Amino acid sequence: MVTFNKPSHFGVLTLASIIALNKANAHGQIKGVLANGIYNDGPNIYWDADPVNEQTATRKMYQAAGPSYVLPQDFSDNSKMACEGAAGAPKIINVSAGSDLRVDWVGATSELDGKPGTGNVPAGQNPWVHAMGTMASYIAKCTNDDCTTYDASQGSWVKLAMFGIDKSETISSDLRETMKNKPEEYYPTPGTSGLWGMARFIEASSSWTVTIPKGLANGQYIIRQEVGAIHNPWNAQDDTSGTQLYIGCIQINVINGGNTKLPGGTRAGSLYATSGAFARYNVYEDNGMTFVDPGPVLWPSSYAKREEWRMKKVKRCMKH
Ligand SMILES: *[C@@H]1O[C@H](CO)[C@@H](O)[C@H](O)[C@H]1NC(C)=O
Ligand SMILES: [Cu+2]
Repeated sequence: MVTFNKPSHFGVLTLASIIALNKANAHGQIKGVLANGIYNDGPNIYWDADPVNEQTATRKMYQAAGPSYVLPQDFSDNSKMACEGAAGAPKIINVSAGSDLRVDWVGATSELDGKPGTGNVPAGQNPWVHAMGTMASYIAKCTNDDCTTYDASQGSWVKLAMFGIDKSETISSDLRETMKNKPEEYYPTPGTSGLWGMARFIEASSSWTVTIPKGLANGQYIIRQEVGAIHNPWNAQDDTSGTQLYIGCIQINVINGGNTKLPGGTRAGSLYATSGAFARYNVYEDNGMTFVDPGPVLWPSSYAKREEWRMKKVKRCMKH
């Protein structure tokens, strides 16, 4: 999962091998989302004609054989940083203000399939494959109250939650052992505490929850769910190195809301500096010691505190 070279002879590959390559390229995607008791499947990013694509509220990220994540040199790109410029999805799902939106991801490869420490992922469904890095959720209002046609690169993004590293906790010994057999062993090293949001995410069955702020005004918004992987640190000689951002966009209709409007946000291409500490974080040198959550401030701040507290209790129900 460190690098992937697009084949130059795409034309002679069979369909099956193209799918396999694209899967290898994709590293993972949103499987589906749960809100207000209704499950909505994510798109099939490999096959446009799949009927699931007519019913999804999640935009199709990782277009065709394109790159599956955004690297530091593109952190300033408003389009790539907003779901790779993916076009609107056909559906919008209802979420009550103050309630949870659960986002389930699947890995594109099977390295962690059925491995200890990966939660209760159903058999045959791949867990997320990287365990070091951040989990973040942003929200933007869709203009004209229509997310299906909204150009997300124009979004003004407000940060609802970010989970970097929690020094009061550590990775489970099961997941640490599982990660030993991958190219990327888990840091902080044994004996040093520090639980990355991404490790928590894998332990919670590759599922992540964001709470829609109570009192938020009704209407259509996009939730931008970001997975920030740091296993391949930046180095000047390699333009495929650096923090990798996997970004999914989910179109929601907030119902049962109040009068609270979103504050002014940040354009996607201004969230993180292309040569900043996050883009160039080296976990193997720092061992998690000096990591600081990157990006804009959380909103609303009281909500952020509650969110932080809530995230300490890993929860997951495998209803679907
Ligand atoms: C979404 O919520 C609105 C307002 O409560 C309701 O009229 C509509 O039927 C809901 N849509 C779905 C698909 O549940
Ligand atoms: Cu990967």
